[in-house]
Amino acid sequence: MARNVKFDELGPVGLVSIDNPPVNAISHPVRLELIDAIERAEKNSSIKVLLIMSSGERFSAGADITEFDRPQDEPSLQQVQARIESSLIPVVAAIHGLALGGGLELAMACHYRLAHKGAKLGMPEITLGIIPGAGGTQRLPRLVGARAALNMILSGTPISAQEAKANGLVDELAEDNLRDAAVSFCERLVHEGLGPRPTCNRTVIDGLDEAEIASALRTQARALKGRTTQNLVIEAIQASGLPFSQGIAIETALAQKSLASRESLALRHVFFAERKSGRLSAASSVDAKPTQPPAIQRVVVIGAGTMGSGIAIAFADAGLEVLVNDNDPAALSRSGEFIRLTYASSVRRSRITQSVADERIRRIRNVDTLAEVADADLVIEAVFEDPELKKDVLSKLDSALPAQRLIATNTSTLSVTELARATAHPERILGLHFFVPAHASKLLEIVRTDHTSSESLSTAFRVARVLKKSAVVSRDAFGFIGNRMMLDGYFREAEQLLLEGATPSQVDTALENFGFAMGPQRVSDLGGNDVGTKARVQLFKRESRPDPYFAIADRLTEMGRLGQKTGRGFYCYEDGSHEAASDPEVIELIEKLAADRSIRRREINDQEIVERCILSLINVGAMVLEEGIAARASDIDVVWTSGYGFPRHLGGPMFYADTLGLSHVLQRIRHYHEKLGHYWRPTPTIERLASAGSSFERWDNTAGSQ
Ligand code: 3H9
Repeated sequence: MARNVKFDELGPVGLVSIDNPPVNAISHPVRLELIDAIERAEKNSSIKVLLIMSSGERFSAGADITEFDRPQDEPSLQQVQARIESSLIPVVAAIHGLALGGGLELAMACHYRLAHKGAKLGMPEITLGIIPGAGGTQRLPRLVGARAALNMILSGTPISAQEAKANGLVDELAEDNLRDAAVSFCERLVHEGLGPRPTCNRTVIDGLDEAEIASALRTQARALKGRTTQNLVIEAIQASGLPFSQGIAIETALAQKSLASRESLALRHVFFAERKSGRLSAASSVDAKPTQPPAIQRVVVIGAGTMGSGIAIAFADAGLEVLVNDNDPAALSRSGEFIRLTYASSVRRSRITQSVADERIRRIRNVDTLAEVADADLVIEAVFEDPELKKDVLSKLDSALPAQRLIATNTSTLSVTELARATAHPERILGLHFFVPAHASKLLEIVRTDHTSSESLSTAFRVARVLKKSAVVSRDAFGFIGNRMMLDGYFREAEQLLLEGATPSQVDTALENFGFAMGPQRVSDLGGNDVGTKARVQLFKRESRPDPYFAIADRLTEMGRLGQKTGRGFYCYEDGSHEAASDPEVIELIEKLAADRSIRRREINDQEIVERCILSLINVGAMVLEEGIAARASDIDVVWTSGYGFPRHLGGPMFYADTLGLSHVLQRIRHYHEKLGHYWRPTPTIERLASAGSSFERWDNTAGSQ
């Protein structure tokens, strides 16, 4: 009894429907049943044409990624495609929603393709560190040309049905009902006697020259920094000029190579980590049974500063109604201006049209009193980082809103537990830690206290999904997950290296070459050294412990060298430029601060810079796990890859530690512990895992954190 593929006879049309929720991945049972359906149709003389469609929201998200760790069980997707291409009757694919990767490759092996006008078609394999391995690099160039195929595969971004029609990827668009349109298309084929039209028999009309390759690589330079998969893609597409069987053989070999690469393992790890982080772990002490969170349509943001305005934009972008409240009319007017300018810039960059911008601006409106927030589905408090002010706002919100509504604070430094004490319903209070700019950054830390209920967490997960952000739950603790690791590990070590003899540009360049989007000192200058100083003062107050590590950044703040906004910080920025130029005054300052601390400066090489910054990040990451602040090592990887610029193709700090091997990690941490002192003490979790020959991945799998 077929479970994933259904077969129906509609007169001369044999309708094959893939039904493999949630995303119609072409997994092994689907492949088996597709072959069955084709054979069944061929044996039935009244069936003259085969139509492949899918149920659910999308045609198919591609091959089943969970099968990538083992050899594909037969029939492989390639075998299914060969069976389709050699079918005696024409096979038509009708695409709705999304056709991605192996899903689109399946459609490309069909003889004809239709798409609903709202469909999107793409080859996202490169985002997983692999090349299309089911004929995508050979059939796509045959349908759209080698140049267009290269751009589509290197970008990984889906194209619209209209673009697909224009470039020859699909034959027809369906304006309304796809099934009706597809069935009449099939009947037309029968009527006109049009038979099979295998894509593999076509020839590629263009080739790739060096200039085109260079231009395509330049367009994707940012996304592909430090990556290697693109080289395999180019090699495979170049092979599409060969006879199909030779091209396919080359593609298969290159696809195997890409699948086995570290880059792919890391990117697949992040893919699944991001999906897992948006769920409660079984190890969470809250009741983790799934609850159906209420729909969110109307959001209130209290506080119209930069963060509040960015949050308002994020919700308006997601199609929600946003009310902004601030008791300072000047702040509201600045916020309105900020929102208008942000949308104007999106229009200028052709990201959205003017009418879309106008519609989003209309979704955001100001309200004068807290009384008006009573029917909001969610309220986010984003006023100044002043505990008394925040408590006052939360307590008023608590009285104004029905008890089951979620109230979130956007604090980045204060104790959420402490703030929640100001309310009568601490179970509906949690932190939603947005990152600047709130409307663009991908990460959302959800900060739970011991009192936060599972319903509140479910709603917060829903919020993250609505905003299309990666959600990670952090326990309420110093710096949550990301800033804790940044301050106690990564940035701390970067400053220490400056005192010991490195220059800001040496530290930044070494870490940028490692793969970080931007080095730590450039990040500080961009965000504002004063912002960092203020946040640390607030944070370290929370811990009642001194902050011994940021002497340079704090001194720069005192000197008014606040970063890019004042033209001077760790670097000099001439005439409003973003170009960071080294400044001898900063080197002198660092030398003086080092002398005050009796630190003898020396030459430090890039390898030591990277090793110390990354190992300290890993060591503190392990502490964050040990202390239960993060539930999974993979959650930490999501925080760092989506919010702090850690190279995604290295999988995040904890995955990277596993690839280095924890006994090596431990040995190097011990080395620095001996050399540099107590603050390098290895975290017991690393000692334990290393001595057991284990890994963070295994820790995740055995700690019951699924
Ligand atoms: C490929 O096709 C290779 C071929 O060239 C060669 C083959 C030989 N497989 O993201 P969501 C799961 S490579 C297995 O939360 P959304 C996902 O893990 C593939 N599972 O939903 C999650 O599971 P869980 C190329 C998959 O609505 C659940 O589905 N394709 C796959 O936010 C829901 O996912 C891609 O790279 C899969 N292919 O987004 C597309 N896809 O509930 C990858 C998803 O247990 N997928 N799952 O956590 C996506 O981009 C998004 O999932 C999609 C839906 C946009 C489709």
